[in-house]
Amino acid sequence: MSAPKPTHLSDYRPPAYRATHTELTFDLDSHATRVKARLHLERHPERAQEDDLPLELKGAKLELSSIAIDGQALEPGEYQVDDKGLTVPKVPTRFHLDTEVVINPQANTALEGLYQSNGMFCTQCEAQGFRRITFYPDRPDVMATFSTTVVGDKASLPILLSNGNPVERGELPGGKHFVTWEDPFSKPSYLFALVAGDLEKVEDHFTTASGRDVTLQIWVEKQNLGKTDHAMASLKRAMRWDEETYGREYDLDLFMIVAVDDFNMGAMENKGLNIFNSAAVLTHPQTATDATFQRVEGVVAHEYFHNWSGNRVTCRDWFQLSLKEGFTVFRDQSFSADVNSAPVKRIEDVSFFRTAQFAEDAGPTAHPVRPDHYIEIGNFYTLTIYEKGAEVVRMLRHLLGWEAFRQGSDLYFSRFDGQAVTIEDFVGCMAEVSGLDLGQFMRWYSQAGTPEVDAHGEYDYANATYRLTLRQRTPATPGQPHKLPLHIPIRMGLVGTKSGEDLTLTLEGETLGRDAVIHLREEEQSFLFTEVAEAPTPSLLRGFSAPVKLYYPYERNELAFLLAEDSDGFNRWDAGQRLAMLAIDDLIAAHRNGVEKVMDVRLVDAFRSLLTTSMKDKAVLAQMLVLPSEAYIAEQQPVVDVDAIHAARTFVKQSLALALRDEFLAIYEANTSDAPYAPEPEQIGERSLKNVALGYLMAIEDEKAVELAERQFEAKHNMTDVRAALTLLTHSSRQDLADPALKAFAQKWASDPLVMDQWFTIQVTRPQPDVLDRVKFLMEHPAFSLKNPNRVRALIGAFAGQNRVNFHRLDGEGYKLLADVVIELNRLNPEIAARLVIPLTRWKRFDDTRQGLMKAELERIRQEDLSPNLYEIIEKALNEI
Ligand code: B3K
Ligand code: ZN
Repeated sequence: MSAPKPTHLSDYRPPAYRATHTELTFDLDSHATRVKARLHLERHPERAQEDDLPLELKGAKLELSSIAIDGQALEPGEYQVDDKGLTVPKVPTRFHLDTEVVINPQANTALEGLYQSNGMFCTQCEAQGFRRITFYPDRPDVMATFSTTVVGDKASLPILLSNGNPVERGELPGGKHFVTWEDPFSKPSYLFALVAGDLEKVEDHFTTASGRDVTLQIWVEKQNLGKTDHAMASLKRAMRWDEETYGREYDLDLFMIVAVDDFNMGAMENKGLNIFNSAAVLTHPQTATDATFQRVEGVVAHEYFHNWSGNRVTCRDWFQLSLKEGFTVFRDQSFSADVNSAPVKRIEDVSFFRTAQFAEDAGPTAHPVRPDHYIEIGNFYTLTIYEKGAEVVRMLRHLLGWEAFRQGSDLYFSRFDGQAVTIEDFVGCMAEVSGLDLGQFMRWYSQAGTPEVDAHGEYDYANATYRLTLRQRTPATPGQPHKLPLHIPIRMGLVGTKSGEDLTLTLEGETLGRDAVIHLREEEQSFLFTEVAEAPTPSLLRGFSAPVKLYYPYERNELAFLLAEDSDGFNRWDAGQRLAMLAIDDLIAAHRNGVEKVMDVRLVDAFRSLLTTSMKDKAVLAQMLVLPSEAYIAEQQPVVDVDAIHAARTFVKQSLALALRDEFLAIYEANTSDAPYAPEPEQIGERSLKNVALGYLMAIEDEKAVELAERQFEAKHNMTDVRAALTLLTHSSRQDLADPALKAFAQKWASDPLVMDQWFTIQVTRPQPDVLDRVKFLMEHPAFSLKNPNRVRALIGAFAGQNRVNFHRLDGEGYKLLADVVIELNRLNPEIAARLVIPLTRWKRFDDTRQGLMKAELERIRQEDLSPNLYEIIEKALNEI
C-alpha cells in the first residue's frame, strides 16, 4: 500500500463544479441500500475561464449501477471510477448528473456514512462521510439545497427522517412507505442526515423571539422514553440563551434530536436533525450522574448553537475547523457558566484543559489551532481545535470587551450568512468593529505549543512602585522549531499583602482599576505600576485569561494568602492547586530518594480553613478540595515517574484525611439530604462536596468511612451518590467491599448499556495491580463489544487514560493490551483506533524502560495494513513525519 498523501492548506482552490440543488432517494436495505442522486451542477464562477475541467466527485465503498448526464446514459469510456471517486472528463458548464449506487450499511463498522445501529439506520457525514453515500463534491465550500426521499419497510422502519421539513409521505407496494424531506437552507454535504427506525418521540414547542412556533422532537428507542426530559429542557434553555446573548433565532419550523447507541463522537449538528450518541442525551436520576446531566446540557447546547456557528455560516475547508468548533465551544461554555455556577464551570474547563490539551501540545501530535496540513481530517477533532480554539475566542472577547465582541459576532453572521468562510473572515470582523490590530494575535492560530510565561515582581518601598517583568517563549513542536512572540492578554490584580484588598492599578499614568488586562506582546516586557500603597502579592492570569503556563516563584505563605484572599475565585482555586503541587513535589522527591515522607503542615492548615469557613458556593469548595490529578502532576514533570506521583498523591490525600477526619465527617453529614433529586446547581454542589469528603474519609478506610460508603451505596438515592460510593468501595484495598457491591450493581443494570459502561470504568480504573486481568476478563463480558465506541471508551479508553499506574506497568503488559485492541479496531473503526492509541504516542515523556516498551508496541502496530487515520498518528509518534 502506498503511503497516504497529506492535503495542504496552501493548495486550496475553489471546486471546479459546484452543486446548487441535490435530490436523493434512499431505498433502505441492511445489505444493499440503493441511493439515487440527481445533482444540479455548474461550473464555479471563479474557475469559469479554465478550459475543459473534468468533473471530479468523491466516492468511497460505492458500487455504481448507473450514470447519466442531462438524462443521457454515459458509455463506459466516458467516465472512470476508482477507490477515491468518479471522474467524468467532459461535461457541460451547467447540467444535472444522475447516479445510482448500492451501499452496505450493515458492513459499515467505521460508523461513517450510512450505517446501522440496533437495527436503525443512521448517518454520520462530518467530515468526509457523505462520499460513502453517493458520488459528490464532498467538501464544505459546496453548499446546496437538499430534497431527500427515504423509502423503507413500513413495519420495521416506521419512522423516516431527514433534514428540513417533511413535504410528502405515502405508501408503496411491498409493505414499504416513503417520506420526502426538503431542506430550504443551502448546506454542505457534511450536514446531511438520515435516520430510519422503530423510534418514539417526545415533543415540545418553543416560541422564538419573533413569535414563530418551532416544534421540538427527541426521538429514542421505546425503552428510553423516560430519559429525555433534561435534554428537552436544556434545548429550550439553549434556544432562549442564544436569542438573548447572541441575537440568534432558530430558522426552521422543526428541530429534531435522535439518540443512537453506536456513535463515534458525542453528537452531530446536522441541519434540523441532530444525531446524538445516546450517552450525550439520555438522563435519569437513577442512571446518570450529575456530571452526565451537565454534559448533556452542554452538548445539546453545543449542537444547537452550531445552527449559526457552523451551519448558516460554515467552513471554507477543513483547515478552518476551529472556526466553527472553537467558537461553538466558547458559546457552550458561556451558556453553561450562565445557567450553572460560573466559577465552577471555569475551574472544571481549565483543569481539564491544562491536563489534556497541554499534554497534546507537548506530544508528537501537537498542531496549531489551524493546522496547515493533514492526512486524515478525522484525526483533527482534537482538544487543540476545540478547547484551545475556544480559549483563543475567549481571548478575543477579553481584548474587545463583550459589547464589541457581540458587534463583531453580529457582523460575522450577517455578512457571511449562507457562506463557507475562513478564520480570517471571523477575526477580520472583530478587528473591524473594534479598530484593534489583530495581526500579531493571528499567530495563536498558526503556532502550535503551549506558551510559557515567566513572571517576576519587585516592590520599591521608597517610590511605592511595583515592576512586573514578563518573559514569554513557546517550545518547539513538530515541524515548528522557531516560534514568534504572541499577543497574550494577562488579567491581573495586585493584592495588598496587609489589607488583602485589590490595589488600584496605575500603569504609565493611566488608572486601570483594581482588576485589569495587560498586554504582553514582546518576548520580554516590563510593566511599572505606580502609587502602589503597600507591598502586593500579584494575582496573575486571573480566570485563566490566556492558554499559557504561568510561572511565578510564589512562596507557600503567599499561596496560602491568595487562597484565602484573592478576589478572583479562579485564582483562589489555582493558588490552592499550586500549594498542593509544592507539597506533592516534595513528596515525589522523598519517594524517589527513599526517605521518609513528611506532610506539609501549611497545606493541612490551608485545607482546615477551607473546611471550616463557610463558603457559599459548595461546588467551588469541592473543587478547591480536589488535589491535582495524577495526569496533571505528570504534565509538570520533565520525565514522568508514574509510581512516585501515585505514591505522593496518595500520601497527601491520606495525610489530609487523617489530620482533618472530623472536619470531613462534619462536611459529609452537613451535606447529606433526602431531598428528591434535581440537577440544580445548588444540589449538585452539595453532592460533589459530600462525595469529595467521603473520598478523603475512604482514603484511610476506617470503619466509619466504610459504613458511610456502604450506606450511601445501599440507599440508591441517585446515580451520582451510588457511583461515587461504588467507586470508593471498588478502589479500596478491600476486595470484600468491592465484590458484593459490583455484583449487585451489575445484576440491577445488566440491560442498561450506559450504566454498564460506568460499571466497566469503575473496575478498570482500580489502582490495585490485579486490574489488567480484570480488563481482559471484562472484554469477554456479554455487555462489552469492540464495535461500540462507548464500550471501548468505557473499558479500554478508561484503563489506558485514567489508570496510570497499571497502564504503565513495568512489564509492558498494559501497553501490549492497548496495542492489541488498536490493531483490531484498525479494521473495524479507524477513527476510534486512532484516538485510542494516543496514550502510547506519548512515549517520550517516560523513563528509558517504558519508552522502549511503548515504542516497541507502536512499531508492532506499524507492521499492520494501517488505515490513513492510524498511519498518520503512528508515523507522527515514531517521528517519521
Ligand atoms: N461536529 C461534530 C464532529 C463530528 C466529527 C466526527 N468525525 C461534533 C461537534 O463538534 O459538534
Ligand atoms: Zn461542534
